[in-house]
Amino acid sequence: NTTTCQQPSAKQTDVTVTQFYKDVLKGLRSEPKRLDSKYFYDAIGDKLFQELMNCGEYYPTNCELEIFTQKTAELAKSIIAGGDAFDLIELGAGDATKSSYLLKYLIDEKADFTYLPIDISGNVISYLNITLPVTLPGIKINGLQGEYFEMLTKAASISTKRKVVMFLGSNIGNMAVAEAEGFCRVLRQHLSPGDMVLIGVDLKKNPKTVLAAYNDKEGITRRFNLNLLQRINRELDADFEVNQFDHYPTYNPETGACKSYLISLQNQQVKINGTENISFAKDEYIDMEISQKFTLQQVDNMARSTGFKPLTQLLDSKGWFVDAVWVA
Ligand code: AVJ
Repeated sequence: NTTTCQQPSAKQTDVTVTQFYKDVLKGLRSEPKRLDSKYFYDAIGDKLFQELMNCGEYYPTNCELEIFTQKTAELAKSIIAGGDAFDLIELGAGDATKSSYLLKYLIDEKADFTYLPIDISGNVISYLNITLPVTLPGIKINGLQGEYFEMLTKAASISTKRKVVMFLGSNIGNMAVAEAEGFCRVLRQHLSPGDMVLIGVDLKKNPKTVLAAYNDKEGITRRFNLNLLQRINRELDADFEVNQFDHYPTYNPETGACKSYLISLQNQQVKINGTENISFAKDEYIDMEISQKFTLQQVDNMARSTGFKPLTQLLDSKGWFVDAVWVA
């Protein structure tokens, strides 16, 4: 269009990119260097995580899917027993594959509830708002796009019904133990007595099984980690040479911390935003992600220490994953 002024080919200036830039610089200027695993999930990261869920070694998704398909009645019973009409809120709903089994069961049981998926991705929310009424006729759905706690506050402002909050997929494991407890405490502050939490937690198990899940043979986890460097290249005008970084996954059976690092293979400099120089020494690491594993006892303890009462624990047949119901 030659008749209107061309917009200057803008550097991205929206809030999320600014926050991303700030967090990346802060992390890479820290000692030791770190990056926040919440930034793994751009469009490419989402696809890699989908691939990961379908690979042989990554077990958590299948374990939790087994619970949602085989123990649907028990899950539903715990939730319904909490009282009458309720809001079923899901933090980080994604494509809602697992929860849809519970939703279907609750609809068939004529439970009086509204499903409020919360996700940071607007795509996810519009997808759910459009598709779920088709695949689950009769569902009342009100998707909320935004940060978990902001949207929980919003949910409380539009309805005073009791709340059941789902936090699945062992997403809690992406926080170190102290941070996870802080998260649960804040979650409790957003709830009222009688409200419930349904939380999915990956359990301690044979260390080789855990490590293999974060070190799959196809190298999907490796690409999943390296994609964050490529995302920084794409969105923040950086020049990471990704083949000069190596994926290093670890699992400590004592602490239950499964951590992954990227190791610099040489002394190297990376320029971000065309201006900011970051130096990497050979063998220096970037702390990329924690996926904390728990015992059943630790899950109960976390509930009690953060103001909840543990009600039920439902496990898959291997005993590798738990969906726990807590009452506020
Ligand atoms: C989506 C956070 C549950 O920690 O197991 C998978 C992400 N990272 N493989 C996890 C992940 C590497 C996953 N969570």
